[in-house]
Amino acid sequence: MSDKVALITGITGQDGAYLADLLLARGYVVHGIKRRSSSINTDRIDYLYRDRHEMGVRLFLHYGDMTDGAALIRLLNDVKPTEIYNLAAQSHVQVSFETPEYTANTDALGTLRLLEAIRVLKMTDDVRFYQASTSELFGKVHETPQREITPFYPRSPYAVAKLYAYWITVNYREAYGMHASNGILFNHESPIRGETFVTRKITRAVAAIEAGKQRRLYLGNLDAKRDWGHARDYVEGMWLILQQDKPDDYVLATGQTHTVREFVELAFNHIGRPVVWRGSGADETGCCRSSGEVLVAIDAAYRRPTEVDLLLGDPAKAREKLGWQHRTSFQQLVAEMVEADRTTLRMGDNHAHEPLLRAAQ
Ligand code: NDP
Ligand code: GDR
Repeated sequence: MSDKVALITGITGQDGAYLADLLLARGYVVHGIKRRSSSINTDRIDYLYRDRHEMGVRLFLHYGDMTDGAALIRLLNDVKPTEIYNLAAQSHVQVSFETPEYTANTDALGTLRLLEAIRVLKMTDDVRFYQASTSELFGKVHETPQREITPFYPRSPYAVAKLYAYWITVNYREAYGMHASNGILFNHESPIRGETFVTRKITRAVAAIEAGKQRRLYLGNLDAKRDWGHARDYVEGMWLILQQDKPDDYVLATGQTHTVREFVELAFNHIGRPVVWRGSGADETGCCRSSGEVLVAIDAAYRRPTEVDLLLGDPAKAREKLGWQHRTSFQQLVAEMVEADRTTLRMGDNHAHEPLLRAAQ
């Protein structure tokens, strides 16, 4: 067995699946924490998973939860990882306004529990720790592009919880000499992005509208700007961060920003149904295709009490120190996501995720 043993919290999520794929390909033994749910929720990694009774298995899943500190201690003691990637989170910004306490418990205290488990087990010198920090920390814009030294100004319960997680990671690094690092990642998407994030919501709707299965797409703020990259590129950056001799904090971004509106336009263009916008700014009522049928409309329910208007990252440090840069363009990302949702509609939800993860590599 390999001496490189990774533990991924949040392995059933988008990034967890891409990261597990990458680490297995690089010879790691990979352990992942999954939550108990009323129905199976491992579909993103099922193709990687083999029965543990078979020979040569290198992926192991364990039940656990970031809100259960004792279980985390027990698991770390059993698994003895050399690298921990803390990806588990209630990761939806809008949902965090509805569930602020749970979000803080999972995203902020969950990170503390994991770091404490490392300390209690006296593993601080033996393990490298990656914290999934976020561009949401920058929130209200102080400067653009945003870099590692840009002041934080979180704008949601999610971002405030992630602020705690960021600083507790820095604190454990400084207090206990741990190899603990933050990746401050800007938005990254893929065909296996959660269905309620705006990019996937758009690409699924475009495919469904094309197939005549959905009439209209309802969205919130079309003017928000995001620095969107591909998850496959970003998990490579996570891995590189933990391969450095010294722990540190890095921004991973593309250095380009686009509005939600532009994402919508590109996605509809991809299926040959260009959108024509009606109205402007806050009075926007929707857009229509040339026949006049409204395909996109605004629903105020999708607006947030406090919004992050503009995210644009400066990945210079990651480029210089890690040799990392994004590979997938915005146009390629949108095309890949629309194509994948078209395929899913044709084949049903049950086709394996492997082709989605591996597409366009
Ligand atoms: P997802 O929402 O796709 O995945 C989140 C993962 O966390 C899932 O595996 C989920 O399990 C798990 N999880 C949620 N709550 C708990 C809990 N209480 N205990 C244990 N596991 C839990 O997120 P992404 O893959 O997109 O993101 C990964 C991480 O990176 C997150 O921390 C996110 O906040 C952060 N991030 C993401 C960015 C992005 O653009 N994608 C950008 C910057 C940071 P289940 O499948 O059971 O729900
Ligand atoms: P974000 O992603 O909040 O940036 O957090 P999301 O895709 O949810 O929103 C991006 C922007 O689109 C606007 N928007 C809508 N968003 C959603 N979800 N649904 C809509 O209908 C809609 N209409 C407009 C939003 O207001 C926002 O401005 C993601 C998550 O992955 C976090 O975990 C991560 O930390 C950050 O990216 C970086």
